Amino acid sequence: MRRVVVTGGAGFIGSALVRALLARGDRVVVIDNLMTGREDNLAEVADRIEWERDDIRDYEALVKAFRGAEVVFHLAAIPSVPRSIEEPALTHDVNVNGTFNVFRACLATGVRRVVYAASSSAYGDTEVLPKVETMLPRPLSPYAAQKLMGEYYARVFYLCYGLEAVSLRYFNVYGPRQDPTSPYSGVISIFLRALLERRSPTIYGDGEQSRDFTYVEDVVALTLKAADAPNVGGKVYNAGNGQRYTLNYVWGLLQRLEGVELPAQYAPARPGDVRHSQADITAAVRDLGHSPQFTLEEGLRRTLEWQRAQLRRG
Ligand code: UD2
Repeated sequence: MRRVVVTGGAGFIGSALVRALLARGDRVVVIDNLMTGREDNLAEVADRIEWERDDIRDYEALVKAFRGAEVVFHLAAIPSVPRSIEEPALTHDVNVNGTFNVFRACLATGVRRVVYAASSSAYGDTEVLPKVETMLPRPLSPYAAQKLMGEYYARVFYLCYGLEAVSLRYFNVYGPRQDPTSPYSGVISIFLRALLERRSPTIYGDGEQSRDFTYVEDVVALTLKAADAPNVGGKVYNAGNGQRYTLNYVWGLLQRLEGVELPAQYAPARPGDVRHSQADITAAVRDLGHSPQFTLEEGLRRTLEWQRAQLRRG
């Protein structure tokens, strides 16, 4: 049985990854300080995991937890562009220093591979779509710069120390367990909650900005593949669906799915916001065997049903 570690394993994406790892028979250690993760996300599997309530800013704790692990999936972070603008020092400490600690601890304990959850925000407003890994990154927010720094460290740890660190640039991941109650949450979770409560959502800007919304199970499947693919040390891959949809389109589709009419309210665009985002997934398909399965409509239906069930439970 192989021992793997998931930092941020109580988070929305991390907990989905933990369930997938357990399903294939791995022994899973979860590291999460519950700053943005939730214990509830792991309730179903709590008795099958090893749980360390550690903070990735604590290097010694990481070294202890990583001993004997073959792979580390590093998903712990404080996400959110607006939060990083409001709290640059805290988010830097976690996203940059914490990530540095994770790589350092991998090296100290002989971990074979680390898969790092990078972000599509690294691209910023590059003019060409879809966005290809060879483009020069142009971060627009502290969050984007912080996640990009993690990629650079992943590369450097591979080049200088031989740690097989691979970065996956996650593109606007959505799905069940994404927390709809925080102002920093992903837009789809916020839209779905508004829809079910029959409220109009707020769209920042004109709503014509677009995103490559990627269903969580597709990202999890790719993350698993990245742990085993050969010759990917130091490399960066887009982890997206390959499509893009505007916020106006998504809100329109959701209203149709529920058969309601709730015109959105518009507010000024957020600082640091990227205009358009869409992944070129050629490299991930070629090197990692990426094969997204979920259309936006299917992913939205599943997430909507999960949120509906959550609301019923109260
Ligand atoms: C960025 C990254 C994404 C991931 C995420 C983590 C890009 C393109 N994507 O997502 O890959 O790393 O950060 O946080 O950089 N919005 C509304 N109303 C709301 C909430 C959001 O209109 O109530 C807008 C927001 O201004 C933006 C879009 O929805 O234009 C998506 O926002 P988000 O916070 O869901 O994700 P984003 O794109 O910042």
